[in-house]
Amino acid sequence: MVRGPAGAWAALGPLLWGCALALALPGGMLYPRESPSRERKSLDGLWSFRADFSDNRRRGFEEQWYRRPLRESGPTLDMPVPSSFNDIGQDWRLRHFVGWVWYEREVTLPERWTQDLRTRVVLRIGSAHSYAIVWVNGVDTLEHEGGYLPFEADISSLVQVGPLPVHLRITIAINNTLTPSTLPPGAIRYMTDTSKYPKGYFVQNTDFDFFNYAGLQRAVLLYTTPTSYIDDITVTTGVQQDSGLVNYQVSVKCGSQFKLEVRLLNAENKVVAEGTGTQGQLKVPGANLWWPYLMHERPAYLYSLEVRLTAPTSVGPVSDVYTLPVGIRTVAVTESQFLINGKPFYFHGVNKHEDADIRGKGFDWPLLVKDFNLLLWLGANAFRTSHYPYAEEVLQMCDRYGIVVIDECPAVGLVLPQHFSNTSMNHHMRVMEELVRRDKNHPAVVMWSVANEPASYLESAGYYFKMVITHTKALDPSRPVTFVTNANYAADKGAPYVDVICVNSYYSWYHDYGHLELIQLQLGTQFENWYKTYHKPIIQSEYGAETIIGFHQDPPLMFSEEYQRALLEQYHLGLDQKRGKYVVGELVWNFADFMTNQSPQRMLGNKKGIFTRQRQPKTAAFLLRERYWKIANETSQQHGKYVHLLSRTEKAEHVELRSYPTTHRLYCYEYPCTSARYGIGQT
Ligand code: BDP
Repeated sequence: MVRGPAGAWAALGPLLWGCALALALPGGMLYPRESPSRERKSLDGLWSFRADFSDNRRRGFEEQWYRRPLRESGPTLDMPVPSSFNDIGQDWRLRHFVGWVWYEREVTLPERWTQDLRTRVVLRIGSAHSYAIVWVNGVDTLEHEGGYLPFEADISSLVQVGPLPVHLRITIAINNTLTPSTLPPGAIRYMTDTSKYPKGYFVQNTDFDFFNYAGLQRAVLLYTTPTSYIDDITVTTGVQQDSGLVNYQVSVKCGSQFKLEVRLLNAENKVVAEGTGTQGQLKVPGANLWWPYLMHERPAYLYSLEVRLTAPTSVGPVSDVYTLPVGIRTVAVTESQFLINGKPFYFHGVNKHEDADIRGKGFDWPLLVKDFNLLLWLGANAFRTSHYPYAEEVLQMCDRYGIVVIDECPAVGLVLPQHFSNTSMNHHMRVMEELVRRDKNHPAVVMWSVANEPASYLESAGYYFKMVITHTKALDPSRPVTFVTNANYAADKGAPYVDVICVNSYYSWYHDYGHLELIQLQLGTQFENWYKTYHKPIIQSEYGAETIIGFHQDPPLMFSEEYQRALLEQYHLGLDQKRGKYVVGELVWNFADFMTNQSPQRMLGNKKGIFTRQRQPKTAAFLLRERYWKIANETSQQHGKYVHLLSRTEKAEHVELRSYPTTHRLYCYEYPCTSARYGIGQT
């Protein structure tokens, strides 16, 4: 159970979360990891591709393109996977394409996979935005709705067909059309004025502020398990005095006879606790807790939970091994605090997007590592996955680096009454089930966000959010749940159900343009109104200003770097008045510039990044860096020992660091010297 050291917590009256997870989905969605019993074959690389430009977008189905190699039904393009398809080519029609696109890849399987009947072969698609149908050798195998979560199918019966080498042809048709009941929602609008538009002309309208990139944007792979296998693992953790508690629940797919052994290994690979059976509790005396970045001298400590299943089968005994990284930590919320491991946690971070030049929303390791280096440099300890679940590898990095995550589902742009229908609600709940199933074991994930800026003032939104939030809490009682609001505090019908108020505001940007002097007053009023109404901790979940790098204007004018800096400074003054009272976080909008639909309000996308889309810092990035390291220094468990890297020499034999309030000169052992390496107590 997630129960903290009773004393101090009980006095604060925290809401604490238990450990039982009740998932409505039939199977698990463990990240495909290699192990002695499991192999992986990546299908990333070049796929054949065709967009169906036919008027009704259905030629592919009418001509059954999945029945034979795609090249035989017409010309194909080379399409990299993972990537969005939109920005890869030179054809503007593809960039804006709405409808079905077709991907195909041929694979030869290792002989053992096709001959050994104790092997189960699974095709797993990291995400396909937004609706996907999958055929294997022309056989309809799998369908999935929803663009940002994985799905998979056991294809053993299709590949274990005889003695010959097996070539697989995998065809995936993906449709990026959004409807009022998809997440995010959207609508196709047919333009019927024939004096202005050709016959059948349509556009896709959406109410969210990022480009609707689509395609196979995450890893596609094949992996194996034995036929008797570990299907899912659910871990929740707690702390009892100085012991860590790891509650585990394992679901297996096998006959009734099996043995299940569980071992917890520390970072040095030493076994620290053992158990047997499908559920239990492991006790780790003197446990190293999982702490957020900059909150502790050893942040992000991960154990490994090794689960071993042994089962007799008709073709002899099989065993399956799966190793899950585990961070021991607790999360709780009081009326005015967000607690991690019983200590007040202040979110000082960013909102992100999965977005970059050329690849769009395609997963990319260099980009991911660069982004993490920037987060560490910035002294950011948290981000929100605005406005959809990110790739699993992103969350793994957060676990490893101690970056705390507010994990958001793709419910963005719910602004019309029809977006709160029963059909939408059922789909929304299903998406939450898939999201919790995928991300429940990440220590970095400390809160679920079920939506961004919905029209939560609508009457129907009250019932809708009550249901979605109650469902999410039933799925995962171990974490708080929120949604991000920009509604008026007195009108918001969903806020009664959240654990933390996450509020977005754009003072001096979308309101009272240019009047920076009003920010502190308006922000103060915002906080006070929300707090006096709900007595819940508050996160300023968005604030920011559009800024074109290289535009300078002093005194500051909108769109200049000086204006972004000044706006942020005014927000910070307002935040500082409530920080430590009931405001528990600030997440700037946005980490980096990102692509949006074209409109007169957007110049090559949204430019509220503190970094450009190419990840170069604007002036505001330096301001935030000063601030985040300062806050870390004030709020960490290592109070006064954090240092802030001010400059470094070319050869980096020594670096200039400031530990608040004094400046020190330090030496580093390694190049490059990063703030991260120097973050802790080396003054
Ligand atoms: C907020 C939205 C975000 C937008 C941002 C903006 O949550 O998606 O990109 O405004 O306008 O309201 O920059």
